[in-house]
Amino acid sequence: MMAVIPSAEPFAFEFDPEKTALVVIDMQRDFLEPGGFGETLGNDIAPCAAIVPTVAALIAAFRDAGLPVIHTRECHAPDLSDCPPAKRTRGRPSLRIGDEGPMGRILIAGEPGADIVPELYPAEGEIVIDKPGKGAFYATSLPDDLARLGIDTLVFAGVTTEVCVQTTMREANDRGFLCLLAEDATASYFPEFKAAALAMIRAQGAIVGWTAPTAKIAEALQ
Ligand code: C5J
Repeated sequence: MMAVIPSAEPFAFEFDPEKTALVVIDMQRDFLEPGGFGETLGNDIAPCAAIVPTVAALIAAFRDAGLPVIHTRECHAPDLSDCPPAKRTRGRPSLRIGDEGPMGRILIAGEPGADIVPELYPAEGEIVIDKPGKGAFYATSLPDDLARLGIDTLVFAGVTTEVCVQTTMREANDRGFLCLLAEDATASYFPEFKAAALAMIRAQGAIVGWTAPTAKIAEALQ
């Protein structure tokens, strides 16, 4: 049976819950916790840390409805074979990917900082995608996982709105998925970038996708 979120922007979002999955992007300790990599780069982590309870509520709504929850982590192999030099050397950070950071090696699979915050930890059996890029479709099993699950609609949450969330949404949109962003379950270190990303996603008649608050998404899943 189809469900609808009448107040979604830019217009009502109609979808089939049976073919819908939640993708929670990069809610990792190094991006969200005090003393982590994000903070050492000089970012204010407060806007990103503040969404944790809302993301938890969205995850709970999907679990209660028996729908798939997929988690992603931006991280690399310990030998950095999947981290192009163009990514590792970008900018002038005091710490680079693979260096020893406040929570283990920065953005390396298996290190404490690369893992998901305890409040949002994946449940047994939930898919966890380790991705070397910003988008979750690049060089991962996500396309095959979604095909196997018969998914045609994706709801997105996580950080950061204008980087990994928007990149993944655009990848999904180009692959034919209906895309909805939970607007209060995503955040950026730069609130003005979040606002701009939301606006550009829903511009021109949902050119990338729709947005709606978590409470409305949860209501539609009941
Ligand atoms: C994510 C980043 N997850 N901003 N990474 O958005 O580099």
